[in-house]
Amino acid sequence: MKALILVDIQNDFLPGGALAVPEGDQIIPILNQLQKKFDLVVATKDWHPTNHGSFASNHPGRKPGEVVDLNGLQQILWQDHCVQNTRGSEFAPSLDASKIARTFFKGTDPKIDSYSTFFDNAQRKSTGMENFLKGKGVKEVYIAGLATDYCVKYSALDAIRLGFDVTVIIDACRGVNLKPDDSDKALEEMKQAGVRIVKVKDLSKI
Ligand code: VGL
Ligand code: ZN
Repeated sequence: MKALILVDIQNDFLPGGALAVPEGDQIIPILNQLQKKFDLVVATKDWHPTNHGSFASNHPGRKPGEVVDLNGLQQILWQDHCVQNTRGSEFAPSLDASKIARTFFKGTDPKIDSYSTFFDNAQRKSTGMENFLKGKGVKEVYIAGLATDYCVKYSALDAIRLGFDVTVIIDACRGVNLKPDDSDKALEEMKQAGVRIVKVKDLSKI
């Protein structure tokens, strides 16, 4: 059994949003088509309280892009984004959400960030996605969404650790690229860990 994981397709990560991922909107029609190939589709929402420790606004004198220590973990500071129950944290209106069997929420604890769809950044608390997928007999996960160099990367690496067969559909993802080669480096890291990197056209057979 295979599942498609749609990572953080939320207004704030699209052009015009609070933490816009360049070209983030361009993957949405691709994702709408892609979902037709899968019997099981799950999604995540980055879902922060206003006092979240990843927001530069909660660290007086700090700016987005700076790195701080957040309860013992290195944390990049971001603009306020994906605040719970705001328009910015809603799925993009153009995303077909009708096939999403379950949405998992991450980044809810103000004291720790959560890039992966499976765990917080210290890998202590689960989002519930692992049990949900394993309970459905899923062995293969296909990952697409935002952003290649953060949430997609950490989700793929965790999925490998959890024993899934993992494929990232690269043209159905876009990166933040704080440094221009961040996404390329992320892809390399994922490959090293055993993640298969494919393009949508390679999936005609599945
Ligand atoms: C993400 C930065 C901060 C992501 C989430 O979805 O990749 N990036 N929060
Ligand atoms: Zn976030």
